[in-house]
Amino acid sequence: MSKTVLFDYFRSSAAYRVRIALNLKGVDYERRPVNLLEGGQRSPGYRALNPQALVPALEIDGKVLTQSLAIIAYLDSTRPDPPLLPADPADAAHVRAMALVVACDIHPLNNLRVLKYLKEELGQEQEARDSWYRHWVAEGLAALEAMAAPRSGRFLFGDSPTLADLCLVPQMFNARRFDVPLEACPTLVRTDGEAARLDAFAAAHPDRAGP
Ligand SMILES: N[C@@H](CCC(=O)N[C@@H](CS)C(=O)NCC(=O)O)C(=O)O
Repeated sequence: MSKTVLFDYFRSSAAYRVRIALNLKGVDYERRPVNLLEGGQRSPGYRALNPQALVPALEIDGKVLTQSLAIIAYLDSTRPDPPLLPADPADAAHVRAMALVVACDIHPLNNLRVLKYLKEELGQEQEARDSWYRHWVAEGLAALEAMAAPRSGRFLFGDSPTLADLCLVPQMFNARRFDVPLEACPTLVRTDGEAARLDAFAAAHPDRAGP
């Protein structure tokens, strides 16, 4: 069987989602760091794997996959245990909606290339960039809190981790890095804490994964 290789950056939240998924699914993988601060994602070699010049990319089963949510969906289809979505279609839609709040509506606004563009092309100072970052994260997390609170269990939905938790945990890590206040999000803080106690999440943490 071919080796599974994750093209990764320790602080990338999209790659962090995939590290958690690989750990939960018990997939043995090798990490190949791509240094985003040094522009490794834009090298011709990496672009050949992912023309978007973003991490993660995953070599698995003789294929190269990109986009964290597509990678996680592939892992969930090919390695269904433990499932990352509830069986009921309406519940699955709710879990996907929570994941997409993070992956489509919060994260892309705060990506490295966006912050770099604000700095280098639009001349925005650090304070304005931090304020931009905190604004979009706080607004998105407040919406996620309202969605999650009525139906959460130990995790964002129910008592086992789902795709939504895989997206939440890296976003919370980033929110804390940038001092986003989290008092208004007790459900997110609580479920993030629960996830941190699981080995699959703990081993994927940037401090453990390392640069
Ligand atoms: N939607 C993509 C987002 C990937 C993404 O934005 N990756 C970031 C790190 S979290 C990246 O590679 N940034 C490099 C850059 O902005 O130049 C996914 O979920 O895989």
